Amino acid sequence: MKLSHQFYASPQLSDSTSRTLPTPNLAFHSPSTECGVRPHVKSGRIVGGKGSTFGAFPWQVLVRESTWLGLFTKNKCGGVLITSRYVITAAHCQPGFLASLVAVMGEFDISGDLESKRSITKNVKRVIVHRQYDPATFENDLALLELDSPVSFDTHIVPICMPNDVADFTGRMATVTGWGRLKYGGGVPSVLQEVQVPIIENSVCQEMFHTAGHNKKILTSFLCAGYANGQKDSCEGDSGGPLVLQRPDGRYELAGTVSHGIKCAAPYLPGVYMRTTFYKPWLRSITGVK
Ligand code: 4AZ
Repeated sequence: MKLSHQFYASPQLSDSTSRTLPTPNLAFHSPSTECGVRPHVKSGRIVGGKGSTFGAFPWQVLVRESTWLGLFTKNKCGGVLITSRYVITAAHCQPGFLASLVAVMGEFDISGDLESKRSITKNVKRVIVHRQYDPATFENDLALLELDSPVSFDTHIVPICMPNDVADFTGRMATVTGWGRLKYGGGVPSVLQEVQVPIIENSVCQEMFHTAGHNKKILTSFLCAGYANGQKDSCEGDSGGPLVLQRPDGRYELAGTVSHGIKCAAPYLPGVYMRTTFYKPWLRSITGVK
């Protein structure tokens, strides 16, 4: 996650971003199946480009890689909880030789157990990498992690909502979260970071990459988000994590998952995400998520 304290004038977006909807008044009856709600956020306030607060992104998952039967574990990627059994991550986050993945739900500060509620760690029983994943182009950079047992939802552990099949978020502000690097080649934070980025039309994104001197092809399955002057972006370690927007009813839905980019927050090189609407049939065929 690249953060900046700089202010960006984006007239066509500033109005919609300065407004927030109230968190829906859904009393949190213990194990709930309600998606996209934030019981820990009292009013749906906007806090861009900074450390988040405990429980503010309850669908965020920390994907860790374990080797030598758990003797060595490292933080590898982000992920998104979509059902009690499944987490979306990036295909390029699949475990290395003789390694396995672990999913941590309800995490906030990775430096220690300082939180008011504990995180839940589950072993990943199965990694389902998209069959058409192409590591050369990052096409279909998606994987589903099947947890070895279902996670119990709680106020700090809530699945994200799926967008409508035909949803188009172009021009809207979205929030990306993760424990990835604070700048390209830089260090990592201890608390979950959040940053707001506008969703860019694919043709505009294609043009931006050309302007920056890159021949990269922006596929229809990709979604770009960021600024022409860079400064705010996802970065290494955020991969697989969520890019979300608030619905009119106050709940949050998934627009994309962090995939790749060239450097981080560099001018004319917005972050590239896997477009959730494009992958809904695939996600549903495996997990049953609507
Ligand atoms: C990465 O290396 C990565 N700026 C993820 C996202 C972005 C760049 C790199 C987007 O995982």
